[in-house]
Amino acid sequence: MRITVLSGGVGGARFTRGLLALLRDRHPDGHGGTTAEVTVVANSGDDMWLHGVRVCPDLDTLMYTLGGAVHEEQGWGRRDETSRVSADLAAYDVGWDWFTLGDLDLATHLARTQWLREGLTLTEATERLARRWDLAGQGVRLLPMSDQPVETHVVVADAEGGGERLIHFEEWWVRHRAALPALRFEQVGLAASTPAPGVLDALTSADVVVLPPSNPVVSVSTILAVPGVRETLAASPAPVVGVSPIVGGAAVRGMAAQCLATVGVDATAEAVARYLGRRGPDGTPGLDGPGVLDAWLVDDVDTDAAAALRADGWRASAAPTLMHDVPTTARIAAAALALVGA
Ligand code: GDP
Ligand code: FO1
Ligand code: CA
Repeated sequence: MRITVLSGGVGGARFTRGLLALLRDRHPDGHGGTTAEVTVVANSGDDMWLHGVRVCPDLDTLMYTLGGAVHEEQGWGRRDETSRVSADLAAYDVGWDWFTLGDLDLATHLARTQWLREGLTLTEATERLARRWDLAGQGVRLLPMSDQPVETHVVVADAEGGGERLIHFEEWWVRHRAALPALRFEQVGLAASTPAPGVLDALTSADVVVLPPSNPVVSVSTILAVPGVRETLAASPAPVVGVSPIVGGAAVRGMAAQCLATVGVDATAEAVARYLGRRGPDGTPGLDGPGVLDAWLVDDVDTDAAAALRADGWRASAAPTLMHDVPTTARIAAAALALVGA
């Protein structure tokens, strides 16, 4: 079964890991064979240049998680990581002392940067990095949303100038823990960007497209905002199912609620579905364009949201959606696929 996942970092990576486990479970050999043909389109809007290297947080979180190398508790970065280089850089007082590039993680950024400087595209560099972690062997192809740099920035009030100031998303998220009031998000480079090779085809030729429990604003909507992506998904013959990242009126982890507040959307499972919109002639557009969902899976604590959406013509249901471990997550993936008959 060909499945395309539009993913941010931790939420999307954990979901995809569970999806792969489900597809292995479903394989008739029962010995680790897989029916997976999964394309993961990753948000590259969090990417940045730091200390002269290209850092791609969501791509790397996906690669480490699916490659079995992630720092499990943290959710991102490498297991058994050290940060001697970052500590020494801080001693020189360069860069962002609030953003740590681990020593092993740094090797990833150095390799990627070398390949980019040799003229490889981000898609090609990602494919080379992924070889080491045998993603292809698991039936996974990892693609950035675009080969052109698109960087999410946050417009914040400038207390001194009385005007506005643009800061990189990671500065707002990590340094300020999203507590600095955000006026709006701006995707620098978006207008001139195009979907990476294979992205549009992955949306139209899939048997199912899944929007995992990723940040709906800065992960999912950033991918959808790459020119052509939202329209292609809205018109794709593939059914589209999403899993709510909002459970009981709050983000399960991280500050997605602050991102939703910035775009004027309530942090509820129902409001996020409406923000993304429902496909089809009798659907309803999302906040930023044509609706992209056919079905929406919410957590058991949000059965009311599922009922309200169903009353409005949506396909929606409730199930446990907390990704405690891989088997639990595989069951969440199964519930999502079942909603669209897959
Ligand atoms: P990031 O790039 O690391 O921020 O990761 P993503 O964009 O993929 O996803 C972050 C979102 O995943 C947050 O909004 C969380 O609320 C959501 N999330 C994390 N863990 C879970 C979980 O176990 N269940 C559900 N339903 N959502 C989760
Ligand atoms: N998150 C942090 O909270 N602090 C960090 O120092 C940090 C470093 C970092 C380095 C590489 C990487 O791939 C991810 C890193 N993250 C860090 C996670 C991260 O970038 C964010 O949680 C997400 O991008 C938010 O969407
Ligand atoms: Ca991210």
